[in-house]
Amino acid sequence: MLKTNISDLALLGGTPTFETLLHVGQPNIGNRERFLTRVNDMLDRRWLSNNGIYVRELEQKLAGFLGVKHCITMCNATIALEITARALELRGEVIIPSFTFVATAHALQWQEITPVFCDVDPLTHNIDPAKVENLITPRTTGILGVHVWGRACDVDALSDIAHKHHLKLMFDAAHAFACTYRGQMIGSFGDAEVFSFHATKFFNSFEGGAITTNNDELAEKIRGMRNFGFAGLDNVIRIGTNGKMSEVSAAMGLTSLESLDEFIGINYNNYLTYSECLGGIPGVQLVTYTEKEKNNYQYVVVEIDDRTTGLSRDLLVKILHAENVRARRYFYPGCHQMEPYRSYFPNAGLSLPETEKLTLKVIQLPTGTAVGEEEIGRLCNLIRLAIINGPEIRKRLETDHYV
Ligand code: T4K
Repeated sequence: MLKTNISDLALLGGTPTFETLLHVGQPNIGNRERFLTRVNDMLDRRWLSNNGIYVRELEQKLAGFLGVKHCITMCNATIALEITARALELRGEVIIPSFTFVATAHALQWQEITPVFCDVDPLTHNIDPAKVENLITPRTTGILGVHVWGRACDVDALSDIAHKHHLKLMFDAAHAFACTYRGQMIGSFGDAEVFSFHATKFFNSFEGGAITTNNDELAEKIRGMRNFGFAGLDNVIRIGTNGKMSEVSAAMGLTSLESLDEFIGINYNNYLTYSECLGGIPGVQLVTYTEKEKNNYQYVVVEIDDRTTGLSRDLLVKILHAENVRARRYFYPGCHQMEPYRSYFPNAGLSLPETEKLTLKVIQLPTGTAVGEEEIGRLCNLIRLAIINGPEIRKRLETDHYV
């Protein structure tokens, strides 16, 4: 039954709407039989890692799907970002958005490259090219754009800036598998792009990721770096690490790939259902994507304008959590507010006004194959109930000394 009275809200003493937790990143599972067949085959062959046949098959299929010359799978996107930065010989300073998962910044700082935080465009949530040029110094060696929520950065503008200033350009495409920019699959832009196939991504290989590039030399270097710098038996020709994807992950990746259309279709339907159910709630704005480009719709993102709602984003999240809806606040509080960056750059926020505003108003809602129309309807009803009664809920909570 839909809740109609605020006394029924779990935060005010009612029973949670959902018996089991609804997650933002509940993994999509493809055809179990196909996966288990692959796993049995892998066990029979006793080949579990180190560039096995499933890894090679996955790389070939991904490269074909993305329309890119080289796809090098990785154990996760964070290591892939680190390897890409090193292979591109980035050092000194690299310009990145602060509005991203902290892995983007860490991948640089981990190798003592300073991330220089750039503000974002409040409409697209992506790095604002108009603000990049001002941040370039003699120490700048590159730009790292992030295709947030699968919406491509302004690739053309960033490419122009990189070209003009002789900078390397790479993209964190962790969110952007199967998404396009000007009709072309993300994966071929800049010097290289990095994907995440983490369990919480709509296309997953348990843990995993990939680097894509059209540059033959760079691809070879990355392959070597992924495997301790080996170039053949007993021959190490450069510094390297262990970034290899395992066979069981590749088996999952191949299985996920076979269900890709189904996953995207379900995400798209969920997005449409959210769009319909959230319509007309004052101060609640679903982030939308142009139909001209492909998106994977894996993140349902909503902006909460608390000047209109009279209920803060954070209180709404508390209300939803009490109802067993694990809504998230990606990317709160912004990388520049996290350590070690907060200590390194205590005044960074002054030049990141749009980022600071966004981190306070954005939430992500559950989607994927584990969520259907019925759940979304009940969830949106909760949001409507909470927002419409915002001031009353606040009053009740203040009386109960809750907020
Ligand atoms: N760049 C960007 C822009 C990224 O967003 C990310 C990762 C990366 C780089 C780095 O990629 P990887 O190195 O991870 O390949 C999650 C993911 O762990 C992370 O991959 C993702 N972005 C980030 C946006 O979200 P957390 O710390 O929020 O994860 P956690 O454990 O809270 O899980 C999220 C939700 O999913 C929870 O409600 C639980 C649920 N869940 C999770 C797992 C793992 C499940 O239901 N089942 C599961 O198996 O970071």
